[in-house]
Amino acid sequence: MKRIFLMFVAAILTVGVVTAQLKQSAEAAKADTKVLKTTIKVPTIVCGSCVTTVTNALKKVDGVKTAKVDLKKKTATVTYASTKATVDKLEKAIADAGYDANDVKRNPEAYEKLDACCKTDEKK
Ligand SMILES: [Cu+2]
Repeated sequence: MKRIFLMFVAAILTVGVVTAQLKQSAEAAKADTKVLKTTIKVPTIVCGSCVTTVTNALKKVDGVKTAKVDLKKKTATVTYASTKATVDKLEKAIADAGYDANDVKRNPEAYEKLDACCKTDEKK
């Protein structure tokens, strides 16, 4: 009987220690998450519709907090969680929406699907 009691106590202690460790590592992961900010060049945007398309594409990326596209400056300023998103992912999201992003060229298929007013090639 005493033995069962001791095993019971040991089990409770083990659960307690494991829980504390899990809590610690969760807090450590949280502390490592930083909100980063980056500005990406989007030289091929030409109108409000482009701004909406790029903004929505960025907001769909996991970890993105805010996305603000400036039509005049032709930039997209993004804040994102360092543990989830990367600049590469953000650039790719913009390229997949049909627009150049920094040195990443747009996805040609996505570009073809854009509204006529957003296609920069014809306006050169
Ligand atoms: Cu447009």
